[in-house]
Amino acid sequence: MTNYDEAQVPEYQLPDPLVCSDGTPICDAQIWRSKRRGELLGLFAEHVYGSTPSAQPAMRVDVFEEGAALGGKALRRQIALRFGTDGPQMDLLVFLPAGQRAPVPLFLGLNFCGNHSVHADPAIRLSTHWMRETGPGVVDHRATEAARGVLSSRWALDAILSRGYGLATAYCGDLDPDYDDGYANGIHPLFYDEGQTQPRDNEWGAIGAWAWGLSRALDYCQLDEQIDARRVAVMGHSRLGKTALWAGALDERFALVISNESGCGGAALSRRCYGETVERINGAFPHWFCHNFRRYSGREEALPVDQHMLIALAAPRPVYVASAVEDRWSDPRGEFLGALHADPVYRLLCDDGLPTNAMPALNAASMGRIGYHIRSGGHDVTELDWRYFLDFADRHFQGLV
Ligand code: GTR
Repeated sequence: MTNYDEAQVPEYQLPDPLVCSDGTPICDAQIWRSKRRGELLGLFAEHVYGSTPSAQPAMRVDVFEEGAALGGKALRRQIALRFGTDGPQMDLLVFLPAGQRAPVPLFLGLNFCGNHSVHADPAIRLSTHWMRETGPGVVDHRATEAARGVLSSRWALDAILSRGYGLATAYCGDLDPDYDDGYANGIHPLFYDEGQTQPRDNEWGAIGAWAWGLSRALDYCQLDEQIDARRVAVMGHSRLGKTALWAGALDERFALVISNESGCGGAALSRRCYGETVERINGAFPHWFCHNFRRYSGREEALPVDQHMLIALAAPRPVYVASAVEDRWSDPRGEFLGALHADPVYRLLCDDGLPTNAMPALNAASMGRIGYHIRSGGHDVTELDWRYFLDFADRHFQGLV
């Protein structure tokens, strides 16, 4: 039974991000950096997402298409990133505002259904990879021409460009198709030791692989002179919001981190057991997390971490958490509390955090170094979400040039 009753949320005690496993309290930024940050990353790797291999296969960069787009408002660039000698290929789609005079800040996020789903622009290469959803335009798990632009409402491209930002996106299935196949496809095999056929119990799953891909996309951004790689915001919705948070924790080159309705295993506190639980997510998506995470199904209180610590791993970089009121499965209140309980780390590191300790009114935002809003409606990414993401980015990226 799914719990949607606040009165049924169990009493819980959150682990303190500012106390080390050996009991040492963290009272300055230096000890956070030298001791606690690495410790928390290690705990999330060991118990939740699995560790990411440190070895990097060669990455080949092939800009295969470029042209004017959106009636001249944008420059479109498509890049194939190939990993290893015969590893998978990730197609990166980039839109930049036309006529830019300096390298632009950019939002980078993975998409659910292929780059062609982000905008109806016929020049976008149609994905040939396996698709999880058999939704509009997807037949037998493959995209057809009818799939162009089907998820465009989730990417406020006009607003992004007109406010001076670029957008880069790639299909998560290019890195690891979103189903439980024992990690035979996708990028995992590229990293297996001799004779290894599966990640070990504390090694990465799909979320880890997707997060790794976001870092490779950022590697590309560093090569593209029209992108200001020091101002790249990593953004994701839902399972890809969990991924954005993990990517932002692992890779400090991301200057800003945005989680949209990331729920369980994302911004929401696991210990609340409201909406989706650790047991439900491990049952439905056994391939997302590391095998060790299953030990915590129905035992959230035994987790050495909770998700406020993941949000805190973005500190002192700006981090934004967004919820939708009807998306109870993602536990909006748990997402807010995740952001709120990351605040002490931000206060310690930069004397700024979430400006409120009460949930903001519907469709209003609260923004400090941590930002949060809850909008009306359900599980989705809308124009209003993007308006706040852009406001938040404006606020923090100005002056960094
Ligand atoms: C749901 C899943 C959530 C969320 C969502 C999504 O089925 O239970 O954790 O990730 O999918 O990604 O849209």
